[in-house]
Amino acid sequence: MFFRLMFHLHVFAVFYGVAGLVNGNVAELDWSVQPLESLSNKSHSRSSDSNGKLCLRKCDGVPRLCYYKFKLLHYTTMSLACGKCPKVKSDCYLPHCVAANGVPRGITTINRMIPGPSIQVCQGDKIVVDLKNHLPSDSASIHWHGMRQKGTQYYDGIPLITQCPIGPGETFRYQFYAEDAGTFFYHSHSGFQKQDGPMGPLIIRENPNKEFNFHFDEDLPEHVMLIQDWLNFLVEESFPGDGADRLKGFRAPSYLINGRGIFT
Ligand SMILES: [Cu+2]
Repeated sequence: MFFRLMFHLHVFAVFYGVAGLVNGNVAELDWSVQPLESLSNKSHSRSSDSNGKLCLRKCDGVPRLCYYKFKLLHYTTMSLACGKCPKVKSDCYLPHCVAANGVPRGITTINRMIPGPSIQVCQGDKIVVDLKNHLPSDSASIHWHGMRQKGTQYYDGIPLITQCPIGPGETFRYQFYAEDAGTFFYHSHSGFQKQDGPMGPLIIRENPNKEFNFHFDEDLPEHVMLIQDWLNFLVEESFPGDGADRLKGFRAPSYLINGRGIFT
């Protein structure tokens, strides 16, 4: 008997060598930050868990409030958390092990992960992210790539355009609605941080009964693939360039798939 399984695969590639520097819109600003308690409203059943585990579900048309805690911090690839990686392959998957392409280097991460925490919600959910900036001297912001931010434009994450940069030690609360279904991502929008690690997937699913979804047997949370280019040094080292090789930062020696790759 012939049997065919169709998977809904969320694949996206982020190549910073050619990425634009600024996107976003200038609009009416509202600087108020509400306490989480005041965010619950009747149409959103509350997901009080950290990092939205209750929001990763089969979409049923009942919107939820999805809360995430992001810590932005300096870190390193191939740290002690990686045990005997790459000799013992399973060690490369230990918690807080950022293996990347196996070359030790300084990085900037959200929650000591590359990619950062996976935000997977349903259309209509409200996404709330508290970002604490643990960097000792750099400001930060997170841009939610592809979110239209209709009515929530002050959470678009563009420093000095839609918000003040988040200073060292400060926390900023992003809150917006998952309006359009699709495969998106988020990343730091301050300086060159995004190329050094702080980015991750943002998947918005729609009700499985929608016409498009009839073509797929499965749409599983683990079917997310993030592809990115990767340098063996901090990106700041190659911009504006050392004079001898101004294109150094544009020639990535490795690509990472879900944060892992090889360097030969
Ligand atoms: Cu972006």
